[in-house]
Amino acid sequence: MNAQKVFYVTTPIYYVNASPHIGHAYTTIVGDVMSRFYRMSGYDVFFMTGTDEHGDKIAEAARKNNETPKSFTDRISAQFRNLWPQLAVTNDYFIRTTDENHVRTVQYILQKVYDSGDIYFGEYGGHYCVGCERFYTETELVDGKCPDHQTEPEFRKESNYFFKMSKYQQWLIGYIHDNPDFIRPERYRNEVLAFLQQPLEDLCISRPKTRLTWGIEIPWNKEYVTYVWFDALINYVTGIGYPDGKDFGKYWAASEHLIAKDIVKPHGIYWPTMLKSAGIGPYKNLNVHGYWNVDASKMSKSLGNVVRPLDLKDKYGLDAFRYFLLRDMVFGLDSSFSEEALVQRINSDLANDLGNLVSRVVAMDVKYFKGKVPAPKAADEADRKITEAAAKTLGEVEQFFRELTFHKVLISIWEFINVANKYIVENEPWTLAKDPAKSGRLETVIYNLMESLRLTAYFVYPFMPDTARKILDQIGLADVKEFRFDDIRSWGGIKPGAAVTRGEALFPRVEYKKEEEAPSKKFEMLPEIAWDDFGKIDLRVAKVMEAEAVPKSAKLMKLKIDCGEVRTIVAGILQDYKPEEMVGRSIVVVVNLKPTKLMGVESRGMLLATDAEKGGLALVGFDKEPVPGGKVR
Ligand code: ME8
Repeated sequence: MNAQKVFYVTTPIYYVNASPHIGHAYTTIVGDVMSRFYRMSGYDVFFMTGTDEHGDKIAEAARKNNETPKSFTDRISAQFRNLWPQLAVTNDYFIRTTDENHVRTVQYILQKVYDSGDIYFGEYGGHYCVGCERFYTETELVDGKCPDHQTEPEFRKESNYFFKMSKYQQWLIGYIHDNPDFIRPERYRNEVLAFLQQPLEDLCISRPKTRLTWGIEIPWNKEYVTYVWFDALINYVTGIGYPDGKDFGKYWAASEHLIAKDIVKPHGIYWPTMLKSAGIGPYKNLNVHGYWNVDASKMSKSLGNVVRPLDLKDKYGLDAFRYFLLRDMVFGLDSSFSEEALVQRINSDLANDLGNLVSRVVAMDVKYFKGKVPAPKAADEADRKITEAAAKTLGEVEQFFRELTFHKVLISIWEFINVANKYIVENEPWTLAKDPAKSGRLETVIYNLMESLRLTAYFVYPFMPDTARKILDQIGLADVKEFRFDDIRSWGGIKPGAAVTRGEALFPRVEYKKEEEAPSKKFEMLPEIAWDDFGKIDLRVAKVMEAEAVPKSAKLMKLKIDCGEVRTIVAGILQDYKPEEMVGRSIVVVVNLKPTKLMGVESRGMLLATDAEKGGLALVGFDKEPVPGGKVR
């Protein structure tokens, strides 16, 4: 095998304090899609995922469940491990930080870094957030609270071991400048560089056992365990056998880490400096994606909007779910999940475009050629459209995969599918079939369409492996063992005479049913708040200047308002109000809510509404004309 054709991809190792959700599924399915693509391209691929099992957070979750950390982590880790095959994820290895070989590697690296003089003992006091497993500086806190968890961190003071991260700051800045792709997309590279403009503090890498025993022991001082991030990041080299395993030498230089934006700092700063200190070369790329939000809110247990991948698989089918995840998120940006959008994709892209193409072509072959692939005659000008489109898509698929723009890969594949659908319309096989001269055009047209189905199966394989197989089964290629790009580089791989059989519809259309709203509950009050707390909510009169529906959304309306200043808000009122009814209306808006993005549109505020007596929404309004920007008290 060519020495350069090696690909190593990792996902974060997930904390076992929660069950897997759509966010975990996304990263891991991206890893799978990439692995399948690189295998198709002839690479030797190693794909790893796993679970992160040490630390305060896990020990606390186990305690809450009345379980020992060991039995708790065994149980939840198994949920992750068992989930992946059900999502057609083909990881080569599943690592747990409680694995013996991992413990050994962490201790080996700790000792190595200690021996080189990069770890020292010192005292530290700071604001510690258990949720994040890290100390926060004053400036990082928002109103004294952890910005992620909205909880006040504990103040902790203790003697600990520190890693001299600061020593590598200049090296890291230089390395990122010299290797522009090291952290990508660019926005996250910039985020890391911006962070590195401040002096880097050394990293506290231990916890006294008096406080935490659930961790890997510091090899030279049994009174301490190591900090969970120092332990966790090392998984990426343990999994391929560092220091002595031969796979380490083979794969490390080709390592691609996949993560979401939440853990850029440990991966973009701690990890490269740890590697540098341990004398290990840097990973190849850090690939950072955005967050899945749900119906435009952050997913959280307390909001009760956590989306479970198996529920969606059961309801809509695995390939549709995988397709949707990769099609609807632009890698690097946030995306909003809604079942409605998923259903829309199924009906239009999958049932209409792809499913129809396959069923029409197969049906025509069965009808006109009794289920055998016909032998083509000479190609004419009309045929060039489809062969050229295939070559273009193949080139784009390969390019966009390398650029991590998976949505563009799919757009390009769908362009090809649409060219094939158009080719049917333009060549009218049903008319050719009636041609008494039987010029041979029908054979050529059907042959080209069958070949297009073969290519389509290969194109969609990384995303929808089961669908790819189902297509090949219908066109007499059930015995293809492996999907390889080399088998679709030239037109004409499908052989005349192959047996074509009709299968079930690949993607039956689905209907989106809105969940019934719960009947109104009895009066239940939220906990009392102080007057001061109420004063923190800035409510203003706003006059609607312009209003329009947010594209592709059934619910959202974009409003340009004057609330003392002109700004844009997005509100879920489209089913109850028409945009033109809104213009000129005075409404009440919370103007100091943190801005959020809804279907790609930034909303800087939220309007107030309630349930209308006859169903739907009623806007909060005024009985006299108020002044825009006026405070609502
Ligand atoms: O951070 N949208 O584990 P974790 C997209 N153990 N992806 C999401 C997501 C969302 N809403 N929520 C989570 C940890 N993810 C550490 C990692 S690695 C050495 C240690 C995905 O269970 C995404 O990949 O909190 C994110 O980076 C990861 O889950 C965080 O998983």
